[in-house]
Amino acid sequence: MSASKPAPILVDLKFNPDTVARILKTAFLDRGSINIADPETKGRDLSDLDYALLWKPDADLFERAPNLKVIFSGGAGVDSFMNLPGLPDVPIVRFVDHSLTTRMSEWVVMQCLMHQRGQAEHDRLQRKHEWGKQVAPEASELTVGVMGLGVLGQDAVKKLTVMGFNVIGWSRTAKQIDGIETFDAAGLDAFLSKTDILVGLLPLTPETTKFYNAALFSKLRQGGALGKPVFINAGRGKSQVEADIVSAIESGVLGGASLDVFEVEPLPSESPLWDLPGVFITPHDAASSEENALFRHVERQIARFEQGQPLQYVVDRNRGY
Ligand code: NDP
Ligand code: OXD
Repeated sequence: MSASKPAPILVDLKFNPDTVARILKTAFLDRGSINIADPETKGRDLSDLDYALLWKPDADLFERAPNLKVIFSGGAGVDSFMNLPGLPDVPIVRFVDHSLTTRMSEWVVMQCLMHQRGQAEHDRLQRKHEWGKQVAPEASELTVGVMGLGVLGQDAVKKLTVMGFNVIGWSRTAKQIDGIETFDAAGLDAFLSKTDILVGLLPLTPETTKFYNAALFSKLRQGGALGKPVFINAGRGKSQVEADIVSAIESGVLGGASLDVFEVEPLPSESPLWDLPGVFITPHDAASSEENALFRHVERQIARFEQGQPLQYVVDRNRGY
């Protein structure tokens, strides 16, 4: 007697729909998939499905699929569905991937170097066809403070250190990382007072919502080798107060910023951030998930689950990340 085919995997990924549809054709071949973006799935009963792969899913997704056994996030963060009604009490698996981590560190190192080397001023002069030499401080004259020492923060710390920056790190619980000074939650003010370039790689949770605000910016070191501190964020936009970033730059509390994430995405065209001197904007693509790698990761985790091995990269529901 042949075993029955396992239930297809439910996919609701608000990525590029054509790319998702194309790459799904060669993924999950043993069980198939139900892509919520496919009009043919409209009205289908989803109560027989065991696994869902999600990024910004429909608000009624968990009500339509109430019997899931494991939820996979389409990214490293899980905030896009943690507050949806009916979220079942089952394991939630984040996407942890070497390529994603590497691309995030490239973005972080690039942004730190752009501020260190005065790239905004070079761009301004180039547009005016002006030849204006600058002498930048050396990386070792600057302290980069990385907030969040998880998968992404720890890799960024390593690569910033290779570039010669003096690096310090902050996380909820204490960490020991060779060659860098670390601070736990209680050491926040001491950490900020040493930081010239603040790098945000925190997940969005109730504790980190509106966390990067005027009070926090005012505690960063003034008068370091860049003169004024700089704020860089690739964690989540709802962790930052954009009105406070704008006023901190206008009043000289901050010398500049690099932002990949925003309170509202896409960043509205009327946001003052677009035109503020010293601000670099990227459209939440510091480390986008690559679909082939994502689908392989989900296949590996399902195989582990079905063989009775522990799932990897499981979210702690109490911490929210
Ligand atoms: P991890 O879960 O591996 O690490 C999270 C880190 O943040 C941990 O060090 C954790 O501390 C710390 N942290 C969480 N809450 C707090 C808090 N309240 N106070 C202090 N520290 C805290 O996550 P990743 O490194 O994999 O990813 C981080 C985030 O980056 C994602 O959640 C996502 O939002 C964002 N991201 C953005 C991308 C982009 O393209 N812009 C791409 C991928 C991810 P502790 O170690 O003590 O638990
Ligand atoms: C993620 C992201 O969380 O791309 O992976 O933001």
